[in-house]
Amino acid sequence: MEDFIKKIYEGIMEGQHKVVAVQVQSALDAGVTAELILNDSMVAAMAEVGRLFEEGEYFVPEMLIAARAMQAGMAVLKPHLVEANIQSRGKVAAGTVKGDLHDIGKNLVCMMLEGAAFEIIDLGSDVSPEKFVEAVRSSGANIVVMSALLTTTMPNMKVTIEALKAAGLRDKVKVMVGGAPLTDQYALEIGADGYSPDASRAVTLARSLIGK
Ligand code: B1M
Repeated sequence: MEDFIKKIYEGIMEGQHKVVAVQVQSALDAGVTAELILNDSMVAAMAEVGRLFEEGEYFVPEMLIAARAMQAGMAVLKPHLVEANIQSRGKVAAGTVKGDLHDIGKNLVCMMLEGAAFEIIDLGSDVSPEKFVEAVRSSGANIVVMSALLTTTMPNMKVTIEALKAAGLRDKVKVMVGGAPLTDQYALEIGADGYSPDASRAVTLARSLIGK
């Protein structure tokens, strides 16, 4: 088992997306759980990529190819994180806020929510407040999920909440926020309904917010 975890970890660090996809499949075939693969090798590797970037050993191109390798592994993992044939628990409009291109954490949150039978409208990254508003209006979503990885884009969460208010939609949705620079306190300050530090706790939060 440790061998698979190590190979996936190294594959992400070196940006080898094909190796990562193959190793994730092999690990699953060998009975390693999807959660272990995700947390012990994939998420751990991305944290190390971030550390190396901070220390000036990795640059944006290395971060990009590591991210591509992570996405390749996530594509193989996804069906294993998603339960089948469960009645929808609620409709979620999710996106990374305006100005922010980091979508791996948001994708993970979407996957886990989908796995817990929420219907997902994935708006992608760099999502403007207007686009969130339009998605809620047209889809009837009852939950909005916003992700931000940059301290400079976090304020766009508040701008989006204000836009929902101005459109008369704030009372119709629960707003959940997350992303590495966020805190419970920040979520409270901007008027969100809840904050979750990771993807699995986003599921618990979504369930509690809509009372299911
Ligand atoms: Co950038 N980047 N990046 N980056 N990047 C960070 C975030 C950074 C911390 C790196 C560092 O300096 N150590 C730093 C931000 C500093 C800051 O603001 N405090 C940074 C920077 C500076 C930048 C650029 C400005 C670099 C530049 O151009 N000079 C630039 C900005 C571009 C932009 O967005 N406008 C940039 C670009 C990029 C890439 C495009 C190269 C790439 C992103 C590719 C992609 O996402 N498709 C990238 C990457 C890969 C990273 C790091 C290395 C990894 C992020 C990641 O995917 N982590 C990151 C360093 C780090 O985080 N340690 C870094 C794995 C992912 C699973 O974790 O996203 O935290 P995370 O999600 C977690 C939780 O946060 C939570 O659940 C997830 C897992 O359980 N969560 C939620 C996330 N969203 C949630 C929403 C919820 C709930 C939970 O809703 C309810």
